[in-house]
Order: sequence, then C-alpha cells, then structure tokens
Amino acid sequence: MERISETDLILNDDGSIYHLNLLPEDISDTIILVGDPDRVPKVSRFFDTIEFKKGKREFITHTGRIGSKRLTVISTGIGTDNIDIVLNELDALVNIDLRTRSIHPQLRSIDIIRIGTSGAVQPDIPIDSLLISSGAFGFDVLMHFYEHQLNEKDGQLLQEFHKHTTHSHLNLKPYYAPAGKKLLKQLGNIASHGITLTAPGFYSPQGRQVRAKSSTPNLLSLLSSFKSSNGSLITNLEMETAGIYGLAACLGHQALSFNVILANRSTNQFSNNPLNVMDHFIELILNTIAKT
Ligand code: R1P
Repeated sequence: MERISETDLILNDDGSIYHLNLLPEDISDTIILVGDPDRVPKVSRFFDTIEFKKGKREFITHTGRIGSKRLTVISTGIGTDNIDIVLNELDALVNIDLRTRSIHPQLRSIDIIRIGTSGAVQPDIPIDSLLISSGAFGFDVLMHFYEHQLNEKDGQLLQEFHKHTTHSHLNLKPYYAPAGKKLLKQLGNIASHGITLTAPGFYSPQGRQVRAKSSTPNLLSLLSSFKSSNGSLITNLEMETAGIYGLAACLGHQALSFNVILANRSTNQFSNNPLNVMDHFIELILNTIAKT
C-alpha cells in the first residue's frame, strides 16, 4: 500500500485537508461549486437543514439537506488554479484514507456541479438565461500538467479549434474536456447547451479593453466565428469550467457546469438584475438536483 507523503498531501493539525479545511464526513457525494464565497449562503438558504459550515481563505463550505438529498456547496474563488486545489482536495476526501495516507481500494465517484456567472459570445444568446456547458476549451494551462485522454470525436473538435486559433498570433495550446455524461443526462434538460471557453483572466483574456493594450483585439470575433465540422459553436466565456471538467474526468468524477448568462459580449448588454437572476436559477438547479 503506497503511502502519500506529507508534502504531496498536506493535512492540518486536526487531520483536515489543507486548503478546504474539511474532513471526509463534512461533505456529501453531490458537490455544488460556486465562484463567489457570498454565493454559498445563497445556495444553502434553499436547504431544508444545514448541518455544517466551515471556511478558510476563499473556500467556504456548507453541507445540508433538501428532503433526503444531502448536498454540499463550496466556493472556489476565481480561476482554474483554484480548481486544481478544490478538485484534488475533494478527491482526497473521498478516495484517500487521510490517517494512513493510502488510496482506498474501492474508489468513489462524486457529482460536481458548478453554478457560475458567464458572458455569452453569440449575439442570439439572451442575457438572464441559463446555459449548460456540454464541453469546454481551456486557454489556461492547468490540464497540460495532467495525463488526460479524449475520445476520437472530442480529439477532432480540439484539433479543429486549435487550427482556428492559429489564425491569430495567439501562441496558445488549448485543451478540451467534456461534461460528465451521467450528469448531462440527469440535469441537462433544464437549459440549452453550448461549448464554453475557459479563460485564464477576466480582461484581455476575455477580449476586454480597458487601459492595458490587448495583444489580440479580435479575440471575441475569433471565438464567436469558430464552427466545428459538426456545427458546434463557442457560446460563452468564464474562468473555471474546462479545469473542472478536465480534472473530474482524470479523477473519475462526474461534472456539469451551469452558466448564468449575465452579459452578452457581442451585443454589449449586461443584466439589470444579476442577483435576482442568479437566485432564480439556483432554485431551479437545486430543485432539479433534489429530484435525482
Ligand atoms: C469573474 O468575475 C468570475 O465570475 C465567473 C467567472 O468564471 C469568474 O470566476 O464565475 P463565478 O460567478 O462563479 O465566480
């Protein structure tokens, strides 16, 4: 039985996992991830009971129940660098015996569901709508540090997108990761589907121009003009989904990302009521999860 070292897997004095500050019993098999720590109580207020609350840094956790369904909501903060921490530490909580530092002989799979905000890149996607990522391209580098495989269809999609981006002078090697099939089937009928682009920043990496000059002023049109040979389009931009999908697949977990579309980058519209819109979709998604 291989023992994972103290520096590979860091634990706190109480035996909890380093950043999330959680013990295995603190989390359920269904995890809701949100970016904003203030969104955690906005999710858990729909729980019938809350049994557990803890936080460290940007990682706030509430666990409770809706009916008999046990749910955990955790904030990740912004970006796929944080996703690396959250996904690896969640997996350690379910698949590693933290006392012996050995991998459980029987691996468990958990459901990881993101509820985040996002900007659409196609002009016909309405603001204040909900969109499910059927898959995500990553412009960040996270998944280049992990071994991960794509099926032939997804591999071809990635190749087509990579070729498309070489038309710009962006010297990037994008990666692709699909949504978890089981979750897409269970929860996929409450919104339309699209391909998400996960960006490694908020401003120029998402085509915004404020003061710093962008190297790629045509980024939005480069993304919105991509059409795969089977007709798939890039629908929206955010900062976590590709990392969540890629690492969940590596670790044998299911992941699905819901994007609340607050902005349309093509028509330059922004939601008049972002908090109420988010509340509405949190309730819809939780009710759908509770029925599974
Ligand atoms: C940027 O403002 C943040 O908002 C989006 C992006 O992915 C990024 O994390 O998601 P959240 O609203 O879930 O944080």
